[in-house]
This record gives sequence, structure tokens and C-alpha cells, in this order.
Amino acid sequence: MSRLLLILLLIFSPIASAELDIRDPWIKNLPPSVPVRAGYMTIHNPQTKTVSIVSLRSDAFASIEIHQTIEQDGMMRMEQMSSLKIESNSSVQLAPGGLHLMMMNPSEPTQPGDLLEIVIILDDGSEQRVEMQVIR
Ligand SMILES: [Cu+2]
Repeated sequence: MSRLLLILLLIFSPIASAELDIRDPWIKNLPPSVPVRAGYMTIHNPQTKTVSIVSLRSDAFASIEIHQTIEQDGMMRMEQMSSLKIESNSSVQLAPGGLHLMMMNPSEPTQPGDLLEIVIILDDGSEQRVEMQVIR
């Protein structure tokens, strides 16, 4: 009986699993006077096809953009990206100083320890929920 269950789990678990494998999703906390937060995570694509993140949303923020950090004339500045492509069997890291989520106008003041849910929308129309932890 348990062996049959194991076989069933092995057969069906890939279907039930999320398209992207999200690791260490976190948001840098800032005082309420600052109207944006930056969000970070490592995104792994375990699939055999390239997947793109085309938009994001959350009840906790007015809007969420994907930003990259670029150096121009010796100055670092941020630029919005229309989508974020993750190749098959590879990872993209969102980290301080590089790619990040720019999360606009929190609906409530954020505090370290808060868990805020966001929804990632992929180019095939599917959605994936991610809980991000606010860290000091
Ligand atoms: Cu930004």
C-alpha cells in the first residue's frame, strides 16, 4: 500500500510542483517614510523550456516592477525591465546591487518578520504565489 502511494507520488508530483523554484525570497525593511521596498530571491527554472516573468502583483504593494542596476558614466542607476527571462535548468539571482523587485507604496508599514505574499505572472499566463519575508 505505501509502495503504491510512493509510486503515485513520484508519478504525479512533477505536475503539482510550481513552474519556478524560488529560494530565499526577502524584502529589505525601510522606515514608513520611504515609499518603496526592494525584494530579492533566487529563481531557478527546472523546466526544459525558457520561462519569463512578465509581471508581478501583490495586495501589499500598489505595484511591483523588475529592475536592473546598471552603471552609466560611473554612476549606478536602476532601469525597469519589461520581463525577466530564466533559461531552462538555470537560475537568476535577484540581490542587492543587481537585479531586484521594486515594490511601490506598501499598503501598510512593513516590519521585520512580516510575511508578504506576491504573485508572479509568467509568459504562459500561469501564476505562482511567493511569500516574502521582511528582514531588517
Ligand atoms: Cu529599483
